[in-house]
Amino acid sequence: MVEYGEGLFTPTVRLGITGLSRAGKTVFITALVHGLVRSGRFPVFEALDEERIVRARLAPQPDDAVPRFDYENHVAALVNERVWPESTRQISELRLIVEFQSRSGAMRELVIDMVDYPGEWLLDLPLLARSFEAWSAESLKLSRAEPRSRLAAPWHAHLATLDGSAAAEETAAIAAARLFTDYLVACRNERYAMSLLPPGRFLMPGDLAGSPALTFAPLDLPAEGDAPDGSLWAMMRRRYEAYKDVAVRPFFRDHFARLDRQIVLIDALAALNAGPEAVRDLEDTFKSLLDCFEVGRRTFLSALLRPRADRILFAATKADHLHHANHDRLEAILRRMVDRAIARADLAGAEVDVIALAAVRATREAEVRRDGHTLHCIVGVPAAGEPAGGKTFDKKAFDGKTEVAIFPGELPDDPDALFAPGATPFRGLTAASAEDSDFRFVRFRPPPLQTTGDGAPALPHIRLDRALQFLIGDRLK
Ligand SMILES: Nc1nc2c(ncn2[C@@H]2O[C@H](COP(=O)(O)OP(=O)(O)OP(=O)(O)O)[C@@H](O)[C@H]2O)c(=O)[nH]1
Ligand SMILES: [Mg+2]
Repeated sequence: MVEYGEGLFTPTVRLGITGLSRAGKTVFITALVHGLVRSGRFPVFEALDEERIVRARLAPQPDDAVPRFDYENHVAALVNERVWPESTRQISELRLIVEFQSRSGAMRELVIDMVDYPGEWLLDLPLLARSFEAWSAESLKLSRAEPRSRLAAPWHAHLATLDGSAAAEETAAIAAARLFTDYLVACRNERYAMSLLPPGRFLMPGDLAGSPALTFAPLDLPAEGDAPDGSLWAMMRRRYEAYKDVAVRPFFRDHFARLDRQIVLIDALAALNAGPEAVRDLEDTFKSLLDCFEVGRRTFLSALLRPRADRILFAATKADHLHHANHDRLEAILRRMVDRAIARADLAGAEVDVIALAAVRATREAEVRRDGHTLHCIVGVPAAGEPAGGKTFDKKAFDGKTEVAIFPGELPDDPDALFAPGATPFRGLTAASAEDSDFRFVRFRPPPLQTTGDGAPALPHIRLDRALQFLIGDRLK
């Protein structure tokens, strides 16, 4: 006789790895799978620490129509070539099966499904609740504030020549979409590091490149009235709605709404690096995103997209760019950034935590004495071609081979110091001042595998195990 529930049903966790572009999603998935498959060093991950994980293996994914996450190539890049994976252009999926022994001694399996996607697409979630008119007004307002307005000048100049009520003209729509896209691309540049840049497929079109659903742009519209038949306004509005139907709704319905657990990766350091406008922009982006997560209340979005996740972890990524003495401060800054979101998620009974981590730790730490002071430095190999600049190095660019010690600056003790109106920019990590500062945000090469104790060589990390324990530890008891 088969006992009901035994062997008939394998528990599955759909793990959402959420984040804006360049936040570190692909690296996180690769490092997590690599660590599990090879029993990496995860002391805080109980099931592994207690030696109850028999093995973890990759398995065919559930959806035949979605490409497979290219795990093997990403690992080869990271470990053999020691380069970071490229920006993700398409959605992909990976299934991992963990065979483990429960605390009661029974053999069990846990299936973990993960989805990787271009981070830009996340920016589209708030569009679902916006009309074309509301989105136009909002985009224009944003684009008129600094530092965006400078970057928006060519698009604004073209916009001023457009009359929404005049007859629709394809060439005008094409030009507007192109100039608007150029503006979004310029805002994303790491010098400005703006985050709030929908529509996401303008930056990363996937298979929709060149289609009419991507050929629209905001218009400067009257507050009242409606679009005349056959007008540019009517055409732009129709395409905006088509974009939501074709690109946005299916993505969130098929992949986002079904998650059990979420890790939200946030590159707070890139924003800190670019200055207070970028920090506020990042905060606004998460406010606008998490407005759509109204798990407690029922909105019209909720039937379609209500994330069911019962655990949400907000993670500041790339913590290896700071000395560990600053990790708690980074965590505090992130907590401050997402506090509104945390309050909402708590309401819905989800368990929430905040963490600073590095899925792959590219640096180690060292104390350097200079002018009678001890500086907490990080040591790593800057990627080839990274500009060296500044006073410290006497060459123009790094060669990708030489190890250097860098003082990464100190984050402020009080996170509010970074958010208050008129707050002084955070100088420690300001890329713009590369010429007169000792530090600029250097991109390090991925590290070599590390061998410690009797384990297999593993990728070093910071708190990846703590993240794993929070996300799936309870399912492996
Ligand atoms: N030092 C360090 N750098 C990291 C880490 N994770 C990501 N990075 C850096 O951040 C870049 C982006 O990481 P990805 O994992 O490709 O980011 P993503 O979220 O998948 O980005 P998209 O695919 O563009 O949405 C990498 O190329 C690395 O330079 C980390 O743990 N440590
Ligand atoms: Mg990616």
